[in-house]
Amino acid sequence: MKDALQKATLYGICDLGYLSLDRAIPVSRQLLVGGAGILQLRAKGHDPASLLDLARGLRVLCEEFAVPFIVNDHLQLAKESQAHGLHLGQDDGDLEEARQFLEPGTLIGRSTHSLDQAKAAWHEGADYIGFGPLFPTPTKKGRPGIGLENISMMQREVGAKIPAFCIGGIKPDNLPQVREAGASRVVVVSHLLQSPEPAAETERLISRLGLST
Ligand code: TZP
Ligand code: MG
Repeated sequence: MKDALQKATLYGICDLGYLSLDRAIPVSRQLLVGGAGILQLRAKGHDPASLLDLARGLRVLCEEFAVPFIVNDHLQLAKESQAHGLHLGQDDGDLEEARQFLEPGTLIGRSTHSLDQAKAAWHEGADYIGFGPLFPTPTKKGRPGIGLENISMMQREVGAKIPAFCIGGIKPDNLPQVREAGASRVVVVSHLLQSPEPAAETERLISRLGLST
């Protein structure tokens, strides 16, 4: 799935903060139909053991589209669902330890909130990074926006080596700014999950950026 990761420009998230369990798979399918090149299960506050069926279902769905399926936070769930990847925040532990526990070839992503953290993630062997939140966002409450100033430097120093996805408060109205600041890959959560037409909206965002999957 490393090749598929390289091609991904829009990263979709099945976030149970926005989706009820019964909508998780159908809406995720819409994101993939619209061209999302990678998909994450994010389920803050849920017992990971209760998510195994959903995670397996999402993994099968992603395989239909040849897109990597990533589990946020939960190492055991990633392993048991045979996810293609695991996503870890700054406080979610050591990347190398996770790598040793997971099947060889499992992708590992790291959230970063500054240029220094982005460089550190590359040095510790992350397969990709998230960079943000660019703007304050209700999806990640209490975290300030880091702005757009460091995107181009981050792109040069990290994004040229591993995929770097800008994240946080990205919507159609600020997308041109984000793009102009140097972003070439983005994560969009609430805007897509709250859209009445997630597939069409995903496609629209990708084409508006001039990004292709
Ligand atoms: N990490 C940094 S910002 C963010 C995460 C998970 C949430 C992004 O969601 P949205 O709704 O696209 O702002
Ligand atoms: Mg986390």
